Amino acid sequence: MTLLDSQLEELRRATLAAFASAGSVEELEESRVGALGRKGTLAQISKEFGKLPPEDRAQLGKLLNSVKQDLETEYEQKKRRFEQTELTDRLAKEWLDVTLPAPGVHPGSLHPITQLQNEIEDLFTSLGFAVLDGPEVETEEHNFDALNIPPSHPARDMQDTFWLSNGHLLRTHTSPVQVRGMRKLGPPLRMIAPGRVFRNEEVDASHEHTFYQLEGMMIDRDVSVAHLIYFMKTLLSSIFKREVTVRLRPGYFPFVEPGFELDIHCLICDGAGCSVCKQSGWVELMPCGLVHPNVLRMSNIDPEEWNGFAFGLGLTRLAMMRYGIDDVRLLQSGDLRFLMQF
Ligand code: FA5
Repeated sequence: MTLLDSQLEELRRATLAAFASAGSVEELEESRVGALGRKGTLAQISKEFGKLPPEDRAQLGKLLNSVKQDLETEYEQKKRRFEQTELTDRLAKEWLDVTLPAPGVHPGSLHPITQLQNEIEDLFTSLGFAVLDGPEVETEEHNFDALNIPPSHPARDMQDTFWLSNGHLLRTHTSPVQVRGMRKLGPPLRMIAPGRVFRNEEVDASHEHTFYQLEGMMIDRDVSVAHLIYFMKTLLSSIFKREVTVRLRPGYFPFVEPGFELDIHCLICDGAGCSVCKQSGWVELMPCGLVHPNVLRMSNIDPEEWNGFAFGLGLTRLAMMRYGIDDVRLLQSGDLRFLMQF
Protein backbone atom coordinates (compact mmCIF):
# COMPACT_ATOMS: atom_id res chain seq x y z
CA MET A 1 0.00 0.00 0.00
CA THR A 2 1.39 3.39 -0.94
CA LEU A 3 1.28 6.49 1.18
CA LEU A 4 -1.44 7.88 -1.06
CA ASP A 5 -3.53 4.72 -0.54
CA SER A 6 -3.45 5.13 3.18
CA GLN A 7 -4.18 8.87 2.90
CA LEU A 8 -7.26 8.03 0.82
CA GLU A 9 -8.44 5.39 3.32
CA GLU A 10 -7.93 7.85 6.14
CA LEU A 11 -9.87 10.52 4.20
CA ARG A 12 -12.78 8.10 3.72
CA ARG A 13 -12.89 7.10 7.38
CA ALA A 14 -12.53 10.61 8.80
CA THR A 15 -15.06 12.16 6.36
CA LEU A 16 -17.67 9.42 6.93
CA ALA A 17 -17.25 10.00 10.69
CA ALA A 18 -17.63 13.78 10.20
CA PHE A 19 -20.76 13.25 8.07
CA ALA A 20 -22.17 10.93 10.74
CA SER A 21 -21.65 13.43 13.53
CA ALA A 22 -22.81 16.51 11.53
CA GLY A 23 -25.72 18.07 13.42
CA SER A 24 -26.91 20.39 10.65
CA VAL A 25 -26.86 20.86 6.87
CA GLU A 26 -24.21 23.56 7.38
CA GLU A 27 -21.87 21.23 9.31
CA LEU A 28 -22.42 18.52 6.71
CA GLU A 29 -21.59 20.96 3.90
CA GLU A 30 -18.45 22.12 5.72
CA SER A 31 -17.17 18.51 5.91
CA ARG A 32 -17.99 17.91 2.25
CA VAL A 33 -16.10 21.02 1.11
CA GLY A 34 -13.12 19.99 3.29
CA ALA A 35 -13.00 16.54 1.69
CA LEU A 36 -14.43 16.90 -1.81
CA GLY A 37 -14.27 20.65 -2.58
CA ARG A 38 -12.00 22.18 -5.22
CA LYS A 39 -9.27 22.79 -2.68
CA GLY A 40 -10.21 19.83 -0.46
CA THR A 41 -8.15 16.82 0.61
CA LEU A 42 -9.23 14.67 -2.32
CA ALA A 43 -8.14 17.38 -4.79
CA GLN A 44 -4.73 17.57 -3.03
CA ILE A 45 -4.25 13.82 -3.26
CA SER A 46 -5.29 13.86 -6.93
CA LYS A 47 -2.50 16.32 -7.64
CA GLU A 48 0.04 13.68 -6.44
CA PHE A 49 -1.55 11.14 -8.76
CA GLY A 50 0.30 12.45 -11.83
CA LYS A 51 3.63 11.96 -10.10
CA LEU A 52 3.13 8.20 -9.63
CA PRO A 53 4.64 5.62 -11.93
CA PRO A 54 2.07 4.47 -14.53
CA GLU A 55 1.79 0.93 -13.06
CA ASP A 56 0.55 2.32 -9.71
CA ARG A 57 -1.88 4.81 -11.27
CA ALA A 58 -4.58 2.35 -12.31
CA GLN A 59 -4.99 0.88 -8.83
CA LEU A 60 -4.87 4.25 -7.11
CA GLY A 61 -7.32 5.66 -9.65
CA LYS A 62 -9.81 2.97 -8.74
CA LEU A 63 -9.41 3.65 -5.04
CA LEU A 64 -9.73 7.39 -5.61
CA ASN A 65 -13.00 6.95 -7.51
CA SER A 66 -14.43 4.55 -4.95
CA VAL A 67 -13.62 6.94 -2.05
CA LYS A 68 -15.14 9.85 -3.99
CA GLN A 69 -18.26 7.89 -4.79
CA ASP A 70 -18.70 6.60 -1.22
CA LEU A 71 -18.38 10.08 0.21
CA GLU A 72 -20.73 11.63 -2.34
CA THR A 73 -23.35 8.91 -1.81
CA GLU A 74 -23.19 9.25 1.95
CA TYR A 75 -23.31 13.04 1.67
CA GLU A 76 -26.43 12.95 -0.53
CA GLN A 77 -28.19 10.49 1.78
CA LYS A 78 -27.43 12.45 4.90
CA LYS A 79 -28.48 15.69 3.22
CA ARG A 80 -31.79 14.14 2.14
CA ARG A 81 -32.37 12.96 5.73
CA PHE A 82 -31.80 16.50 6.99
CA GLU A 83 -34.25 17.88 4.42
CA GLN A 84 -36.81 15.24 5.31
CA THR A 85 -36.58 16.03 9.02
CA GLU A 86 -36.82 19.74 8.31
CA LEU A 87 -39.98 19.19 6.24
CA THR A 88 -41.57 16.95 8.89
CA ASP A 89 -40.80 19.55 11.59
CA ARG A 90 -42.27 22.33 9.47
CA LEU A 91 -45.43 20.37 8.70
CA ALA A 92 -45.86 19.56 12.39
CA LYS A 93 -45.53 23.25 13.27
CA GLU A 94 -47.67 24.54 10.44
CA TRP A 95 -50.46 21.95 10.79
CA LEU A 96 -53.81 23.39 9.95
CA ASP A 97 -57.36 21.96 9.99
CA VAL A 98 -58.78 23.31 6.77
CA THR A 99 -62.26 22.06 7.71
CA LEU A 100 -62.53 24.49 10.67
CA PRO A 101 -64.65 27.60 10.06
CA ALA A 102 -62.54 30.75 9.71
CA PRO A 103 -62.46 32.62 13.03
CA GLY A 104 -64.47 35.84 13.28
CA VAL A 105 -66.10 35.52 9.85
CA HIS A 106 -69.89 35.36 9.83
CA PRO A 107 -71.65 34.32 6.66
CA GLY A 108 -74.12 36.96 5.53
CA SER A 109 -77.82 36.23 5.29
CA LEU A 110 -80.84 37.82 3.71
CA HIS A 111 -82.73 40.42 5.72
CA PRO A 112 -85.93 38.90 7.24
CA ILE A 113 -88.10 41.22 5.11
CA THR A 114 -86.25 40.13 1.96
CA GLN A 115 -86.71 36.45 2.94
CA LEU A 116 -90.42 37.00 3.39
CA GLN A 117 -90.71 38.99 0.17
CA ASN A 118 -88.96 36.21 -1.79
CA GLU A 119 -91.34 33.61 -0.36
CA ILE A 120 -94.42 35.65 -1.24
CA GLU A 121 -93.10 36.36 -4.74
CA ASP A 122 -92.55 32.61 -5.27
CA LEU A 123 -96.08 31.86 -4.10
CA PHE A 124 -97.77 34.49 -6.28
CA THR A 125 -95.71 33.77 -9.39
CA SER A 126 -96.78 30.13 -9.02
CA LEU A 127 -100.38 31.44 -9.09
CA GLY A 128 -99.82 33.35 -12.33
CA PHE A 129 -99.10 36.82 -10.87
CA ALA A 130 -96.43 39.14 -12.34
CA VAL A 131 -94.02 40.91 -9.96
CA LEU A 132 -93.93 44.65 -10.76
CA ASP A 133 -91.75 47.47 -9.53
CA GLY A 134 -92.40 51.21 -9.32
CA PRO A 135 -90.44 54.34 -8.36
CA GLU A 136 -90.07 55.45 -4.73
CA VAL A 137 -90.29 59.09 -5.82
CA GLU A 138 -93.79 59.30 -7.26
CA THR A 139 -96.08 61.83 -8.86
CA GLU A 140 -99.09 63.10 -6.98
CA GLU A 141 -101.22 61.71 -9.80
CA HIS A 142 -100.07 58.09 -9.36
CA ASN A 143 -99.96 58.18 -5.55
CA PHE A 144 -103.32 59.95 -5.03
CA ASP A 145 -105.40 61.27 -7.97
CA ALA A 146 -105.51 58.05 -10.03
CA LEU A 147 -106.49 56.20 -6.85
CA ASN A 148 -109.62 58.29 -6.50
CA ILE A 149 -108.06 60.68 -3.98
CA PRO A 150 -108.31 64.17 -5.57
CA PRO A 151 -106.36 67.11 -4.02
CA SER A 152 -108.99 68.30 -1.57
CA HIS A 153 -110.03 64.78 -0.50
CA PRO A 154 -109.81 64.26 3.29
CA ALA A 155 -108.33 60.78 2.70
CA ARG A 156 -105.03 62.46 1.81
CA ASP A 157 -104.61 63.12 5.54
CA MET A 158 -104.75 59.36 6.25
CA GLN A 159 -101.14 59.12 5.05
CA ASP A 160 -98.75 61.89 6.18
CA THR A 161 -96.73 62.64 3.11
CA PHE A 162 -93.11 63.68 2.52
CA TRP A 163 -93.53 66.26 -0.26
CA LEU A 164 -90.56 67.22 -2.42
CA SER A 165 -89.90 70.80 -3.53
CA ASN A 166 -90.68 69.90 -7.17
CA GLY A 167 -94.24 68.79 -6.30
CA HIS A 168 -93.40 65.07 -6.36
CA LEU A 169 -93.50 62.97 -3.21
CA LEU A 170 -92.03 59.87 -1.55
CA ARG A 171 -94.71 57.27 -2.22
CA THR A 172 -96.85 56.70 0.86
CA HIS A 173 -97.96 53.23 -0.25
CA THR A 174 -97.36 50.66 -3.00
CA SER A 175 -100.83 51.33 -4.52
CA PRO A 176 -99.43 53.64 -7.26
CA VAL A 177 -97.87 50.50 -8.78
CA GLN A 178 -101.46 49.23 -9.33
CA VAL A 179 -102.02 52.28 -11.52
CA ARG A 180 -98.76 51.68 -13.42
CA GLY A 181 -99.63 47.97 -13.83
CA MET A 182 -103.16 48.63 -15.14
CA ARG A 183 -101.96 51.30 -17.58
CA LYS A 184 -99.01 49.29 -18.84
CA LEU A 185 -100.43 45.76 -19.00
CA GLY A 186 -104.20 46.25 -19.17
CA PRO A 187 -106.77 43.58 -18.24
CA PRO A 188 -106.84 40.73 -17.44
CA LEU A 189 -104.15 41.43 -14.85
CA ARG A 190 -102.60 39.58 -11.94
CA MET A 191 -99.78 41.47 -10.27
CA ILE A 192 -97.98 41.98 -6.99
CA ALA A 193 -95.64 44.87 -6.17
CA PRO A 194 -93.40 44.70 -3.10
CA GLY A 195 -91.63 47.91 -2.14
CA ARG A 196 -90.47 50.54 0.30
CA VAL A 197 -92.85 53.31 1.31
CA PHE A 198 -92.48 56.48 3.41
CA ARG A 199 -94.72 58.34 5.83
CA ASN A 200 -94.05 61.43 7.87
CA GLU A 201 -95.27 59.95 11.13
CA GLU A 202 -94.23 59.40 14.75
CA VAL A 203 -92.10 56.29 15.16
CA ASP A 204 -93.03 53.74 17.84
CA ALA A 205 -92.94 49.94 18.37
CA SER A 206 -95.27 49.32 15.41
CA HIS A 207 -94.84 52.45 13.23
CA GLU A 208 -91.83 53.34 11.11
CA HIS A 209 -91.40 56.34 8.80
CA THR A 210 -89.91 53.94 6.22
CA PHE A 211 -91.43 50.49 5.87
CA TYR A 212 -92.39 47.82 3.35
CA GLN A 213 -95.69 46.93 1.76
CA LEU A 214 -96.68 44.39 -0.83
CA GLU A 215 -99.46 45.36 -3.18
CA GLY A 216 -101.61 42.75 -4.87
CA MET A 217 -104.15 43.17 -7.66
CA MET A 218 -106.27 40.94 -9.85
CA ILE A 219 -108.46 42.32 -12.66
CA ASP A 220 -110.66 39.95 -14.61
CA ARG A 221 -114.30 39.31 -15.43
CA ASP A 222 -116.56 38.51 -12.44
CA VAL A 223 -113.99 38.80 -9.66
CA SER A 224 -115.68 38.66 -6.24
CA VAL A 225 -114.88 39.02 -2.55
CA ALA A 226 -114.65 35.19 -2.48
CA HIS A 227 -111.61 35.37 -4.81
CA LEU A 228 -110.04 37.98 -2.55
CA ILE A 229 -110.56 35.84 0.56
CA TYR A 230 -109.18 32.76 -1.21
CA PHE A 231 -105.90 34.51 -2.11
CA MET A 232 -105.51 36.06 1.35
CA LYS A 233 -106.06 32.70 3.06
CA THR A 234 -103.60 31.02 0.68
CA LEU A 235 -101.03 33.72 1.46
CA LEU A 236 -101.37 33.48 5.24
CA SER A 237 -101.34 29.68 5.43
CA SER A 238 -98.26 29.59 3.19
CA ILE A 239 -96.42 32.12 5.41
CA PHE A 240 -97.41 30.81 8.85
CA LYS A 241 -97.79 27.13 7.99
CA ARG A 242 -100.31 26.87 10.80
CA GLU A 243 -103.74 28.12 11.73
CA VAL A 244 -103.69 31.86 12.52
CA THR A 245 -106.72 33.81 13.68
CA VAL A 246 -107.74 36.71 11.45
CA ARG A 247 -110.73 39.01 11.30
CA LEU A 248 -112.19 40.93 8.40
CA ARG A 249 -113.93 44.21 9.15
CA PRO A 250 -115.16 47.04 6.98
CA GLY A 251 -112.45 49.56 6.10
CA TYR A 252 -112.49 52.79 4.14
CA PHE A 253 -110.06 53.44 1.28
CA PRO A 254 -111.22 55.65 -1.61
CA PHE A 255 -109.78 53.23 -4.19
CA VAL A 256 -111.84 50.17 -3.14
CA GLU A 257 -115.55 49.54 -2.68
CA PRO A 258 -116.35 47.62 -0.58
CA GLY A 259 -113.16 48.00 1.47
CA PHE A 260 -111.98 45.75 4.30
CA GLU A 261 -109.31 45.61 6.96
CA LEU A 262 -107.80 42.21 7.59
CA ASP A 263 -106.32 42.05 11.09
CA ILE A 264 -104.25 39.22 12.53
CA HIS A 265 -104.47 38.05 16.14
CA CYS A 266 -101.25 39.47 17.65
CA LEU A 267 -98.64 36.70 17.67
CA ILE A 268 -96.27 38.69 19.90
CA CYS A 269 -98.58 38.60 22.96
CA ASP A 270 -100.98 35.91 21.71
CA GLY A 271 -103.80 38.43 21.95
CA ALA A 272 -103.17 39.42 25.57
CA GLY A 273 -102.20 43.00 24.64
CA CYS A 274 -98.73 44.52 24.08
CA SER A 275 -97.03 47.59 22.60
CA VAL A 276 -97.10 46.12 19.08
CA CYS A 277 -100.90 45.65 19.02
CA LYS A 278 -101.47 48.74 21.19
CA GLN A 279 -103.04 46.51 23.87
CA SER A 280 -105.85 45.53 21.46
CA GLY A 281 -104.75 41.94 20.73
CA TRP A 282 -105.07 42.62 16.96
CA VAL A 283 -102.61 43.93 14.37
CA GLU A 284 -103.70 45.66 11.14
CA LEU A 285 -102.04 43.64 8.43
CA MET A 286 -103.77 43.73 5.08
CA PRO A 287 -106.32 46.28 3.97
CA CYS A 288 -108.11 45.18 0.81
CA GLY A 289 -111.27 45.40 -1.24
CA LEU A 290 -112.82 45.39 -4.70
CA VAL A 291 -111.28 47.97 -7.01
CA HIS A 292 -113.39 51.15 -7.26
CA PRO A 293 -114.87 51.70 -10.77
CA ASN A 294 -113.35 55.22 -10.84
CA VAL A 295 -109.89 53.72 -10.39
CA LEU A 296 -110.43 51.33 -13.30
CA ARG A 297 -111.74 54.13 -15.47
CA MET A 298 -108.79 56.41 -14.71
CA SER A 299 -106.49 53.64 -15.92
CA ASN A 300 -108.44 53.11 -19.15
CA ILE A 301 -110.26 49.94 -18.04
CA ASP A 302 -113.99 49.66 -18.64
CA PRO A 303 -115.70 48.88 -15.27
CA GLU A 304 -118.73 47.51 -17.16
CA GLU A 305 -116.57 44.69 -18.47
CA TRP A 306 -113.84 44.23 -15.86
CA ASN A 307 -113.58 44.28 -12.10
CA GLY A 308 -111.05 43.12 -9.55
CA PHE A 309 -109.63 43.08 -6.06
CA ALA A 310 -106.60 44.78 -4.53
CA PHE A 311 -104.78 44.43 -1.23
CA GLY A 312 -101.93 46.28 0.47
CA LEU A 313 -100.08 43.89 2.76
CA GLY A 314 -97.97 45.45 5.54
CA LEU A 315 -94.84 43.43 4.80
CA THR A 316 -92.92 44.91 7.73
CA ARG A 317 -95.72 44.02 10.15
CA LEU A 318 -95.99 40.54 8.66
CA ALA A 319 -92.24 40.05 9.28
CA MET A 320 -92.78 41.09 12.91
CA MET A 321 -95.58 38.50 13.34
CA ARG A 322 -93.71 35.78 11.49
CA TYR A 323 -90.44 36.15 13.44
CA GLY A 324 -91.85 37.39 16.78
CA ILE A 325 -90.14 40.82 16.54
CA ASP A 326 -91.59 43.08 19.21
CA ASP A 327 -90.25 46.42 17.95
CA VAL A 328 -90.41 47.55 14.31
CA ARG A 329 -87.35 49.78 14.79
CA LEU A 330 -85.09 46.71 15.12
CA LEU A 331 -85.69 45.83 11.46
CA GLN A 332 -83.85 48.87 10.10
CA SER A 333 -81.43 49.32 12.99
CA GLY A 334 -78.55 47.60 11.16
CA ASP A 335 -77.77 45.95 14.53
CA LEU A 336 -75.78 42.80 13.75
CA ARG A 337 -76.83 41.10 17.01
CA PHE A 338 -80.39 41.29 15.69
CA LEU A 339 -79.66 40.51 12.03
CA MET A 340 -77.43 37.49 12.75
CA GLN A 341 -80.42 35.63 14.18
CA PHE A 342 -81.94 35.22 10.71
C1 FA5 B 1 -102.62 51.49 2.54
O1 FA5 B 1 -101.46 51.90 2.47
C2 FA5 B 1 -103.38 51.10 1.31
N1 FA5 B 1 -102.67 51.49 0.15
C3 FA5 B 1 -103.62 49.60 1.32
C4 FA5 B 1 -104.63 49.09 0.35
C5 FA5 B 1 -104.20 48.61 -0.88
C6 FA5 B 1 -106.00 49.08 0.65
C7 FA5 B 1 -105.11 48.11 -1.78
C8 FA5 B 1 -106.90 48.60 -0.24
C9 FA5 B 1 -106.48 48.11 -1.45
P1 FA5 B 1 -102.65 51.47 5.16
O2 FA5 B 1 -102.29 52.89 5.33
O3 FA5 B 1 -103.60 50.92 6.15
O4 FA5 B 1 -103.26 51.19 3.69
O5 FA5 B 1 -101.30 50.59 5.19
C10 FA5 B 1 -101.32 49.23 4.85
C11 FA5 B 1 -100.56 48.41 5.88
O6 FA5 B 1 -99.25 48.93 5.99
C12 FA5 B 1 -101.11 48.47 7.29
O7 FA5 B 1 -102.14 47.53 7.50
C13 FA5 B 1 -99.92 48.12 8.13
O8 FA5 B 1 -99.73 46.72 8.17
C14 FA5 B 1 -98.79 48.73 7.33
N2 FA5 B 1 -98.39 50.03 7.89
C15 FA5 B 1 -99.06 51.20 7.81
N3 FA5 B 1 -98.36 52.18 8.42
C16 FA5 B 1 -97.23 51.63 8.90
C17 FA5 B 1 -96.08 52.11 9.60
N4 FA5 B 1 -95.95 53.41 9.93
N5 FA5 B 1 -95.08 51.26 9.94
C18 FA5 B 1 -95.19 49.94 9.59
N6 FA5 B 1 -96.22 49.42 8.90
C19 FA5 B 1 -97.23 50.25 8.56
